[in-house]
Amino acid sequence: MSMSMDDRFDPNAAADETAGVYGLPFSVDAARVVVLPVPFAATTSYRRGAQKGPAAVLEASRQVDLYDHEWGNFWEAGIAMCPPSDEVMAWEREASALAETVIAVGGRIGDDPALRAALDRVNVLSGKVNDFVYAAVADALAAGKEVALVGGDHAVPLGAIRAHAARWPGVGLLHLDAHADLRRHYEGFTYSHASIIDNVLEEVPGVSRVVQVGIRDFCEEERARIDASAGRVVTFFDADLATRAAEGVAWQRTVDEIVAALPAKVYLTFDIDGLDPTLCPNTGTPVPGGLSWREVCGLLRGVVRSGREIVGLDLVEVAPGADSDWDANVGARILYKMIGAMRMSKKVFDAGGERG
Ligand SMILES: [Mn+2]
Repeated sequence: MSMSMDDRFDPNAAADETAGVYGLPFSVDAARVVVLPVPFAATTSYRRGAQKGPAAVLEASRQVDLYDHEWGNFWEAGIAMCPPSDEVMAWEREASALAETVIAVGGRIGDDPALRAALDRVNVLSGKVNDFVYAAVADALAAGKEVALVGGDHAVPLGAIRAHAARWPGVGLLHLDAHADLRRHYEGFTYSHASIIDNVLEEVPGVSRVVQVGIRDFCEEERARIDASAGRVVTFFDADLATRAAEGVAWQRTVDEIVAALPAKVYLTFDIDGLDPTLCPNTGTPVPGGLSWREVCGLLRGVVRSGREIVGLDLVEVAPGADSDWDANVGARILYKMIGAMRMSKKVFDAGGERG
């Protein structure tokens, strides 16, 4: 157990509302795992709310039991959430107001100078978010930490993916999502939530492969992009996963095939809408079908079992309901399992472990 931990901390007790993420007493400096909140969701095209994800996940996290049935007390290495950046929150306010006018016309801005200016400014602000995230993640990695980013929409992890790919060239993305996210500059936004994987393919050569799981909402152009990627994008479509399950193929066998497509180092990017929407009813662009809780846990277990190393991760598109904390509850729990898988995959359980 970390020397920096509060001697009075009782992992079996209820967390108080001033405690840190998961009710833990670690400072960011003392924690091995840094949770980076990025409350930015300017390009959300259908239903807003993901900018509230980090605060909602933080609050819900205090209800999560620390002891994990599969992975024990992995939290002892230290998990702490950074305070949200005032700059990012200011960029979110400015960009989302401007983006709204562009989204209202579906990105068809024509030769309207006000809309052109709005679009240009959103693209500038999105670039600032990318630079901010890249710098924050690169600093944390250089300090020997592991990073779990919480969005925000699916535009925000680009800087995190870039930082991980710079440190581990050849890294693979495990991409859980309802959407392929391969749209080229969706609605004119260079860094749209619907374009994250397209931007990774174009801008991050250090990512050797993207393995997509749960995909069930995509346009023909995106399908063609996958087919033309020469294996850089490998997609396990939700409909095909459903067929296999209906034919009696065990999920564990499917997991082994998914995992086999990944290189040795893995970055996990999880859009919560990859789950069955009963688990994330308020997310920005929900789609029927999707992964069950047990399937996701089995997939994480399969990555760990394979000996692959999860080097970093993000969870995006968690949007709290107006009068329900269900989405945030699920989000906090899946984030905890993802962090557990990352810790477990590194086989380092103690704060004084071999990389410390
Ligand atoms: Mn997505």
